[in-house]
Amino acid sequence: MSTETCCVLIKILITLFVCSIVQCKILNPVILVPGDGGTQFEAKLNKTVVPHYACDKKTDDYFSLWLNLEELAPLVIDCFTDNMKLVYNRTTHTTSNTPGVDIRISNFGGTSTVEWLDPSHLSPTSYFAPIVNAMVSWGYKRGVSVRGVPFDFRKAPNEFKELYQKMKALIEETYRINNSTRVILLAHSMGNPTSLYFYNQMSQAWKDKYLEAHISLAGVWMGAIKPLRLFASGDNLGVYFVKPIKVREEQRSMPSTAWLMPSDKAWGPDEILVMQPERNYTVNDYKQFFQDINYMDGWYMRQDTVNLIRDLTPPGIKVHCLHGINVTTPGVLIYDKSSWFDSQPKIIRDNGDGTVNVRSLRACLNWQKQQKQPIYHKEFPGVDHMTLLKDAGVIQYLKQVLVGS
Ligand SMILES: *[C@@H]1O[C@H](CO)[C@@H](O)[C@H](O)[C@H]1NC(C)=O
Ligand SMILES: *[C@@H]1O[C@H](CO)[C@@H](O)[C@H](O)[C@H]1NC(C)=O
Ligand SMILES: *[C@@H]1O[C@H](CO)[C@@H](O)[C@H](O)[C@H]1NC(C)=O
Ligand SMILES: *[C@@H]1O[C@H](CO)[C@@H](O)[C@H](O)[C@H]1NC(C)=O
Ligand SMILES: *[C@@H]1O[C@H](CO)[C@@H](O)[C@H](O)[C@H]1NC(C)=O
Ligand SMILES: CC(=O)N[C@H]1CO[C@H](CO)[C@@H](O)[C@@H]1O
Repeated sequence: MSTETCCVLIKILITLFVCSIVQCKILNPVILVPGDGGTQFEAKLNKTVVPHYACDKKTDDYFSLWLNLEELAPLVIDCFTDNMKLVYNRTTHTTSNTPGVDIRISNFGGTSTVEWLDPSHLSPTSYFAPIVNAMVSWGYKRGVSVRGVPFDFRKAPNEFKELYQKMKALIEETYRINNSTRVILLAHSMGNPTSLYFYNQMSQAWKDKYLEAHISLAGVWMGAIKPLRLFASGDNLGVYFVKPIKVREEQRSMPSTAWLMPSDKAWGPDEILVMQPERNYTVNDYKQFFQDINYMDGWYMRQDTVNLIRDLTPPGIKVHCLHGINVTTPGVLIYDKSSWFDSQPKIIRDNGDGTVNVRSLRACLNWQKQQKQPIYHKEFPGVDHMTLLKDAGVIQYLKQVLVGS
């Protein structure tokens, strides 16, 4: 027997002995993967053109761009939109910031930029904070055994090559600094399909070695109706003083919006998604839709992203799939004005979590027959897309999975 095998055996024996006396469970380290809008951005400006006089052209240092409620006030919101939007290049199929805008995303591996959306910690902007606070009370340490993957949520996996390299390295490092303990990824919303694409690229041997499980909160596995509204008329995402049309240019410019449109694997060719006086649109009419709203970049971005996880290839690891249900969610968007995409739609209700339609949230169940690793599923009635992140029932579930009580 080699000395290494011997050491491992001794370690196991000691662990068995100790654990038979005191209740002990190895805590798997956790890495948080946020969703669309779930990462803080800072910007520094050196621009030659700005939308109007109230906008800064130049700043000496980085300032908080997302999320900073002050940036959304009337007038300055035009500056915000111009700083936040992406510019699509039809030749390279890639996006870049508005010229003269430098965007910085800090603390990769830490949790500060994913716990709160607004660095001033205004209470409505907590993100992973309630979950991380609970985990710390169970023995987790920020930056060591609970870590974060802040990322540029405006983009989609076709532009995440570097992000995925960093994620792989972070997982391996986290495994190592926790004495070779397998890692659990805990993702919200768009963080879930973003993780799925990553799992689909990794070998089974790598996943078996480094990953214990994936916990999905409100996974948008097959798209949602809501992104269609972002493209057509903009959406203030619940910030009442924001005019949707003012943020539309920014929302349209994000490849992630195109990626998260309803999938033709979940919506049939006869289902109307958007109605306007002249035309109805189904999943097969996206090109026409982009022509009619006068935003063809959206069509190219859709082409770039439609196949990334369209087949929903199983992740090949254990999954806990949690989401809200029985919350009114946009099912069909009805525009009744002739200037339709400049107005706000009425909606026909669907079931879901307020943001994502139930058929997309439940798509994780497809894997129950497609992989040998278990898929656990739990629905939280009446809990919406964002409230899920601080719901007592969800935190109780996490405690059960992570520390076993
Ligand atoms: C700002 O941009 C101009 C070009 O538009 C460039 O000449 C200048 O060096 C830049 N300044 C800084 C501080 O980057
Ligand atoms: C798009 O990218 C190509 C190749 O890098 C470049 O030549 C072209 O100028 C870019 N187009 C725009 C509009 O920036
Ligand atoms: C990790 O394991 C080593 C030896 O196996 C031990 O000395 C060390 O205390 C462990 N670290 C922690 C944080 O438990
Ligand atoms: C859109 O669909 C609705 C419901 O089926 C139908 O009543 C309406 O006439 C259609 N509108 C157009 C422009 O085809
Ligand atoms: C959702 O609401 C429907 C109809 O009210 C009800 O039958 C169903 O049990 C509810 N689902 C959950 C998970 O509570
Ligand atoms: C959450 C946590 O601390 N997990 C593990 C990190 O590494 C140590 C050292 O082996 C484990 O004992 C912890 O359970």
